[in-house]
Amino acid sequence: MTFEDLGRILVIIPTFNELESLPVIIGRVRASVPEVDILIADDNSPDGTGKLADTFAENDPHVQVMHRLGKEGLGAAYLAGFAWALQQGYDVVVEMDADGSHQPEQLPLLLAALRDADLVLGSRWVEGGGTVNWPRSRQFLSKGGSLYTRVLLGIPLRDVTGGYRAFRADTLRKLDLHEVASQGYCFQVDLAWRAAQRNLRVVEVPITFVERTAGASKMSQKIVVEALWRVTVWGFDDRVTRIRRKAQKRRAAEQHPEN
Ligand SMILES: Nc1nc2c(ncn2[C@@H]2O[C@H](COP(=O)(O)OP(=O)(O)OP(=O)(O)O)[C@@H](O)[C@H]2O)c(=O)[nH]1
Ligand SMILES: [Mg+2]
Repeated sequence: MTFEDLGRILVIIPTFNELESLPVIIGRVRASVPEVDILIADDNSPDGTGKLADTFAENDPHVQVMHRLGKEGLGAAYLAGFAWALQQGYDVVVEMDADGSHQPEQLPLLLAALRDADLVLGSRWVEGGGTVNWPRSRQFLSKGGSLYTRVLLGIPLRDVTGGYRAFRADTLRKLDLHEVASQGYCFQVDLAWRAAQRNLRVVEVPITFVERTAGASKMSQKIVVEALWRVTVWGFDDRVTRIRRKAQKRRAAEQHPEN
């Protein structure tokens, strides 16, 4: 299957200490959809991931490396990658982890769905999706977080914290990315919420998320707390805005009953 009709596609892979995983993931992406380009966004990994990425870039015109000064979090790395992608004129931008949790072999599913969508979310929690070797506690946290978000923000998405996604460049341009301050899981929720608020077509496709087999997780309690806190604030803000709008409409109707 080719995706030439979608235009130029960039897969952004943020890395921090992924020395073991990086070569594997680059090979798998290149094999899965040979026409895509890859941008490794490395936060000056102490283990030398950035240097290793350079050797791939030297030997493969499809691979580029963005060297960032230090660890600033996943969200900041993606925002820098998005800005680069838009500047370079890419038409589609994909988010993918380096650790193999997001299987490059499933990239065609995301890209195919993007033909009729503005944003495609790889989803563990729709029919046909799932996880392999993921601890019960992580599954619970992920499902619980998505449920909480669904209820509070009123968006019908089952997996809103996942980070395997495909955006149209036009979608990214509409999201007011300069306002985004969230990190980690919350970064993913933030972008999905922005897309939903702008009435963009957000579609979930089932993916099988595979627990990393090499390297260490950068997940932390801080990331979870940040997500809970921000989603709660957005939920309340949204309610208040809706109530205000209703009140304004009612007042306008009372003042001009003939309308
Ligand atoms: N550039 C950059 N990449 C990061 C940073 N933190 C995490 N990453 C990368 O983002 C991806 C996801 O991070 P993970 O540590 O796998 O987080 P996770 O998937 O929530 O946690 P696990 O399920 O335990 O793997 C990986 O490719 C990391 O290398 C960061 O601060 N900067
Ligand atoms: Mg991971």
